[in-house]
Amino acid sequence: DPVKLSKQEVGKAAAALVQSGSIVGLGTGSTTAYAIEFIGDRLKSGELKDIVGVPTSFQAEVLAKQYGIPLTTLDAIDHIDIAIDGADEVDPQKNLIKGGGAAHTREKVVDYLASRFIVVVDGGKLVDRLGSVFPVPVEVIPMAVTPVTLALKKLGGKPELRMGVKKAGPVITDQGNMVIDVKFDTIDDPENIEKILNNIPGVLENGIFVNCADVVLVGEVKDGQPVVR
Ligand code: DER
Repeated sequence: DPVKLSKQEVGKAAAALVQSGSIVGLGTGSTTAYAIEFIGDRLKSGELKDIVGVPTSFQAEVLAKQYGIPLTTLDAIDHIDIAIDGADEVDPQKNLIKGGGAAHTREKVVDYLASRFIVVVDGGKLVDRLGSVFPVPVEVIPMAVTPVTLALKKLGGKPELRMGVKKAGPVITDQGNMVIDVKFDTIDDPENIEKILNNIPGVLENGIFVNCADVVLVGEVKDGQPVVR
């Protein structure tokens, strides 16, 4: 499967950037899962030493424990050297839409704190303009879902409450909130819409990440071979 191959390759490339002694932000999603696995492999081989991870979700926490990456919290550290995380869309200015895994609230805290934020995506995530394919995930406190839905419609969005797949009813985030995915026809000014969304009473965090990504690693398959650029 070329997409899986691309994700594995780009996860490995990101894991190779982690230096011994680092504090590492551990992202969420299937691509970052490979990076976490390969960081674990490097620790096991002894090639990488003395790192601690800050997870961005229960998923990252479970994977870090599975692959032997020691964990810490934001109360115990004063900086993050490198964060590795995925994205649902990347535009030419390295602005992102994240939140496909409903983890964007903790991801945004960790990814913005990191001195170096490495985004790992397969080629299918690249877009000319944010919002072309993926709706913007918005984490909302449950009591405000209806007024926030109304406010998003007034902004010209098409909001939809995210329902669970292996869970009946709405998705519940790691913070105990719900997620509304809102599709906009065009997002011409991501920086501005990001501020507007977070200013709606009841909204905790949205999945637009501007001026945050330092490096975007793109995994693709060319002539059957995985390449990373
Ligand atoms: O939830 C997130 O922001 C994740 O990073 C996600 O959007 C990317 O997940 P994927 O690597 O499984 O596509």
